[in-house]
Amino acid sequence: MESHSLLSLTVALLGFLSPCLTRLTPRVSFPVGSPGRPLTHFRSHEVSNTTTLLLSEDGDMLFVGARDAVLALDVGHRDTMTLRSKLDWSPSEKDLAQCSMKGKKMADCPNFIRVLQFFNNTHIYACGTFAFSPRCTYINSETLTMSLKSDEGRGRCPYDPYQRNTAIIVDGELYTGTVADYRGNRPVISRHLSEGRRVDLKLDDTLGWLEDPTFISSSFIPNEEKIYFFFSEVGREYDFIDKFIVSRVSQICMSDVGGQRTLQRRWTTFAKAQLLCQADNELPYNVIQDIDTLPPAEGAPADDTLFYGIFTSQWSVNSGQSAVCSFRLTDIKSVFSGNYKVLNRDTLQWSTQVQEKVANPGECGLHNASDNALRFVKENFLADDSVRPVARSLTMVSAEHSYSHLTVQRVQAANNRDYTILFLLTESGYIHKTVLLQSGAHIIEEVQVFEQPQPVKSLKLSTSKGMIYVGTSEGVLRLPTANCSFYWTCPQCVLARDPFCGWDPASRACVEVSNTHTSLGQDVDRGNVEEVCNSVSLTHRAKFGPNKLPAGELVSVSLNEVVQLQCPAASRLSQQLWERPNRRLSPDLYLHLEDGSLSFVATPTTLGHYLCLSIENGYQQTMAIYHVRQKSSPLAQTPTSYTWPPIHHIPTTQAVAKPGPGPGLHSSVVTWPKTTETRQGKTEPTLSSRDNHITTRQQGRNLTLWTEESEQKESGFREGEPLLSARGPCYLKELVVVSVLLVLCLSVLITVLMYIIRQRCHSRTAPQTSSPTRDSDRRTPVEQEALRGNQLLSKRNRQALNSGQASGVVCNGAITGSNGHLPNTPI
Ligand SMILES: *[C@@H]1O[C@H](CO)[C@@H](O)[C@H](O)[C@H]1NC(C)=O
Ligand SMILES: *[C@@H]1O[C@H](CO)[C@@H](O)[C@H](O)[C@H]1NC(C)=O
Ligand SMILES: *[C@@H]1O[C@H](CO)[C@@H](O)[C@H](O)[C@H]1NC(C)=O
Ligand SMILES: *[C@@H]1O[C@H](CO)[C@@H](O)[C@H](O)[C@H]1NC(C)=O
Ligand SMILES: CC(=O)N[C@H]1CO[C@H](CO)[C@@H](O)[C@@H]1O
Repeated sequence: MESHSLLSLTVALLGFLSPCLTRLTPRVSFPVGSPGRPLTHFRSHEVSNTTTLLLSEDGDMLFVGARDAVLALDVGHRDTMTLRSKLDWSPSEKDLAQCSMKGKKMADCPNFIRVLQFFNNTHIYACGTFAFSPRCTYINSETLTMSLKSDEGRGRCPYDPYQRNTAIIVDGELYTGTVADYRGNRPVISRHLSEGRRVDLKLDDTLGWLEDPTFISSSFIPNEEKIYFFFSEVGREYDFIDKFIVSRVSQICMSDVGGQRTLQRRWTTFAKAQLLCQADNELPYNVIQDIDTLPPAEGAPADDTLFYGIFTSQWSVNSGQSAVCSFRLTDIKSVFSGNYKVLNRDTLQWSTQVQEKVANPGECGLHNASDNALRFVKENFLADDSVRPVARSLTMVSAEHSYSHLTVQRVQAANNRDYTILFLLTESGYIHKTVLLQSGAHIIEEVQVFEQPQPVKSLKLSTSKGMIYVGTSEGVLRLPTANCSFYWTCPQCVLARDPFCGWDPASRACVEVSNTHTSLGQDVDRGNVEEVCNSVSLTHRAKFGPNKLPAGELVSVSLNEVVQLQCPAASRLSQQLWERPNRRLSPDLYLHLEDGSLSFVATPTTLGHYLCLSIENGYQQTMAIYHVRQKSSPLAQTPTSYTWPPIHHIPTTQAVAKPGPGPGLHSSVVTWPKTTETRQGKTEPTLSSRDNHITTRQQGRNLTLWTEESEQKESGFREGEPLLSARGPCYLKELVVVSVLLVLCLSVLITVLMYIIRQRCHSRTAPQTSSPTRDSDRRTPVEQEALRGNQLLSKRNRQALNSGQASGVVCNGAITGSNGHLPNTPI
C-alpha cells in the first residue's frame, strides 16, 4: 500500500513537469445556440436514452435506438429532423417484475437498444438489453414493424445497459464483442446468424483470450475480408503493475468456419495485439475511448486505411488530458504476421521465447489445418510486437480537454489536396473541429452542443449531407460540418484555415468548397492572408481600404479620470495591440490589460485617437477606433458615432508585411519574468485559462485593484504623472520574489514530507535496512523509470528554459527516461 501511495505522489509531482505541450486553442468558439452554428434538435418527452444511431446510405433517414423504442427520423431537410415512425419495444410487466426481483434497479430494467445494423435491403437487425434478458429482432426499415421472428440476444447484446459492446453485420452475419452472461464476466467475440456450412463461432474458453475487456468498436475491411475489433483490457503480460490497462486491436477472418476437431465452432483466426499511443519516453495514453476508420483515399491501396483513436491515461498525471493517435492498417497487419508471445499454462506468465512455428496465428483459411497447427494457434494469439502510431508519434495531445468521441473525414480543399478533419467531442460538451496539418493539429473552431455534460453514446458523421449527429440521453442533435458564411471577410475566411471554406472573389463571400467553384482563395497550411486575399481580389482593398475604416467611437472624459478602452479579439489566436497616430504609447502612461483593453488616466497628453489592432498569423487588422476628448459640458456625455479623420500612416485591414509590434508597443507589453521558478509556479493557472496571453492572474488582479483605488481618489493625481511606473512593474518584482519563495518553501515541504513518508514505509516494511539500493530494488520498473525520469527531466527543463525555448509552451509532466519504453518492455 505504501509503495502505491509513494508512486502516486511521485506521479503527482511529475504532473507539474510533464511533456512540453503546445497548447491547442480553438480559434473561434460558438456557445450553444449561437446563430453562426445553428443546431437542430430532436427531442420528445416519450424518447430517452438514445444510444445507437444508424444512418441510411443516402443520409436521408436516421434510425435511432432508444429506451424501449426504435425511431426513424427524417433528416433529409436542412432545417428540421422529424419523427417518421416509432416502434415500441418494451419488456412486459412480467419481465420487469422478474428483473427487479433479481435485484436490479427498475430504472435499468427497460429495453435499451444496443445493436442496430442493416441486415438486408429491407430489414434492420436490432438487439436490446430487455430487462436483463437480451433479445434481438428483425425490423422492416420501411414500415418500422417488427417481424415475428425474434432471437435470444445472449452473446449479441449485453445484459447490463451500462456495459459497452460493439456489433457489425457483414453479408448477413453478425459479429459482436460483448459479455455473454448475466453477471458480466464472460466476455466474448462471436459470430451469429451464420447459415449452412458456415457455423456460428465464438472464442475458445481458454484463459487469456480476453481479460476483462471494454469493447469500443469494430471495423470491416473489405479487401482483407477481416473484421477488426478495438477494446481495452487488463494487460496480463505486464504482471509487474496491478491492473495495467492496455488497448488492443484484434482480428478475425470472415472465412473462418472453425476447426474440425480442435477449435470446433471456435475462431481459428483470432489474434490480438497492443495498440500503443505513446510518444517516446513518455507515459502511454493507454486507455482507448473511441476509434474511427478513415478509408484510403481514392486510388490508394487498402493498406493505407487509417484508424484514428482517442486515448486517455490510467494515471492521474495525465488525468483530464487526452491524445489522438492514428494507426495504419499495414502496421497492424505486419504486427499480426510477426512473432507471438507464449503463455505458460502453469504459471500464467507470458513470455517471448523463440519457438518452432507450427502455424501462422492470425492467418486466414486454417479450418483444414492439422490438430497440431490448431493447438499452436489456440495458444499463440497475443502478438509480440505492439502496433505503433503513424510516424511513431501522437497525432495530437490536449492538456485541457478530455475527448470522448470522434469521427474523421477526408476533405478535398480548394487546391485539390486532401486534408484530414477530426470532429472531437469533449466531455464538457464541445465539438472541436480540427484539421491535421504538417505543422500539427489546428482547431478551426469549437461548437458547444450542450451546456450540461451528458453521457453521449454515439457520434455519427454524414459525409453526403455534411452533418454530424450526436446521440445524448435526451435526444438527437445535429450540426453542419461547416458553415462558411460566418467568415464575412477574405482575411477571416483565410485565417480560419478551414479546408471546407474558401473566399469567392466573384460573390465576395466565404463559401463552401465544391467542384463548381474553380478559383477560391484558401491557404489551409499557412493561412497567409496577404498572398491569398491580394491575389484573389484587388477590389477587396478598396472595400476595406483606409477610407472604409470602422467608424470611431467618441469617448468624452474629464481630466484625471481613468479611461478604459475595450478591444475585441478577432479570434482566440489573435493578439491585440494599441496604437496612436503619430504617437508613442509610453509604458509609463498606458496599461495593457489582460483582456486586451487599454487603461490610462485622461490628461491633455493622452487625449486623442486610439487604434486597436488585432494581429494573427502575421496579419494585422483594425478592430476599433476611439477618439478620447475632454468633456466640454455635461451635455456631451453620450458617445456618438464618429468618422475617422484621414490619417495616412496607419495600417488598415490590408495585410501588413511585418507583424512586428508597432512603435513603442514592445516596451509596454507586460512580459514574463524569465526565471525558472516563476514559470513553474505559474503554469497551473494559465493552463486552465482559456485566454491565450501569457500574463499572470496576479498581475491582472492587481491592476484592476489599482483602477478601483485610483478612481476613488482620482483628483489626487496630477496631469502627466507617471502613475503606472510607480505601481505596476515595481510591485511585480516583489510578486516574483514572493512566488519564488513560496515555490521554494513548498518544494522543501514536499521533499521533507516524502522523506518522512518513505522513512515510515521503511520502518514498517523493512525495519532492518533503509539503504538506497534496497529502496530501488523494491520499486517496480515503472517507479524506477518514473523516478529516473524525474531527475533527468528537471535537468532538461532547466536547459530548455535557459535557452529561452519555453515561451509559448506549457510544460506539465512527462516521464523522461533513457530507455523509457515502459509498456513495451518485454518481460
Ligand atoms: C450559417 O450561418 C449563418 C449565420 O452566420 C446562418 O444564418 C445560417 O442559417 C447558417 N446556415 C446553416 C446551413 O446552418
Ligand atoms: C438513461 O437516461 C437517464 C437520464 O438521462 C440516465 O440517468 C440513465 O443513466 C440512462 N440509462 C442508461 C442505461 O444509460
Ligand atoms: C431480409 O431479411 C428478412 C428477415 O430474415 C426477410 O424476411 C426478408 O425477406 C429479407 N429481405 C430480402 C430482400 O432478402
Ligand atoms: C478443406 O476442407 C474442405 C471441406 O471442409 C474440403 O472440401 C477441402 O478439400 C479441404 N482442403 C484441403 C486442402 O484439405
Ligand atoms: C503590484 C501590486 O499592486 N501588488 C499587490 C497585488 O495585490 C496583493 C493583494 O491582493 C498586494 O499584496 C500586492 O502588494
